[in-house]
Amino acid sequence: FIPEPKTAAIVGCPFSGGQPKAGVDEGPIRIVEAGIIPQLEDLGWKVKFDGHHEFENISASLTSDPPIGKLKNPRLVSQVTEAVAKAVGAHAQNGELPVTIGGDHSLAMGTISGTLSHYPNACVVWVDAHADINTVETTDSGNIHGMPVSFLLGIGSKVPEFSWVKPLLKPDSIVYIGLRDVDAGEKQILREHNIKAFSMHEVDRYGIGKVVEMALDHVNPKRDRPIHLSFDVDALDPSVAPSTGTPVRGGLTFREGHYICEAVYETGLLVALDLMEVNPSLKDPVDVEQTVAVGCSLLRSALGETLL
Ligand code: 5AB
Ligand code: MN
Ligand code: MN
Ligand code: MN
Repeated sequence: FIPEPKTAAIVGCPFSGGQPKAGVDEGPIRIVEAGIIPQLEDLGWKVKFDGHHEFENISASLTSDPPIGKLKNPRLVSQVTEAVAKAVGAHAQNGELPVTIGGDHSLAMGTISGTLSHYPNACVVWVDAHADINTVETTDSGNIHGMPVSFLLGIGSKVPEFSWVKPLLKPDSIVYIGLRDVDAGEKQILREHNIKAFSMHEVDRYGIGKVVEMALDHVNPKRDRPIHLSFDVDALDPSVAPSTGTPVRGGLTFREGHYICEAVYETGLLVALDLMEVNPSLKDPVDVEQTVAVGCSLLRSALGETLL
């Protein structure tokens, strides 16, 4: 049973600990300042926002956070994402649609855990240039924003510090769109676990309309499962969303990105939404404003903005 939520709960997550570049923590602040709340209200949503999450207490409580294996800031990322999981789960429990604004994509470990705690049958549509499925064994960078999916699936060796993350996601319950920079170890994992991915090659071959249809047919053939949409802004081409930490050329156009959001909204099955990796400190003010604006615009499309 999927309620039709009329209240969107903004979960603002100023967090950058899953990767090394400062500034991504300013993403949610800029998106709220740009007016996302009144914009969503204009679409007919009741919007709940009680301020951005404050993770300072968590950082302050950690006197030191040395790497575990290659993983950087492991305790910080674990504790922050656990707090996010609780927040997202509580909003879902209240019949609200959590809209999590990052911050780096390690946060999705929390958002998707929160969604699955309330909707165990939910599937995930992951829109990204990257697969974010490195394990403790395969990660080269040690940046946890490149790893959340492996934790959610429960693959790779376990890190006791992340024991709160339950492997509730099944490999056939996630589908990717937009991939174009996937590490060798990640490709092996995708193959080994038969995880469906539509890279930019498939977007070129079939067109975005067909790709989204095939993606939904894979994770949601009867169109009866709740959908969690996790959108990394770097899925868009850097000419469209320049101010992000790991840009990769050859990405989705403005319309392709929006089409995905519109089509997911049209299913009526959306129960949680993430917009991650907007970093307002990497480019000049014009490029930053463009990136923040496109972030707002993707969120509006996923929540029902139509062209006509
Ligand atoms: B993002 C890379 N695969 O593991 C790694 O932006 C990049 O959340 C990860 O998609 C990019 O460090 C993470 C090389
Ligand atoms: Mn909240
Ligand atoms: Mn990415
Ligand atoms: Mn990502």
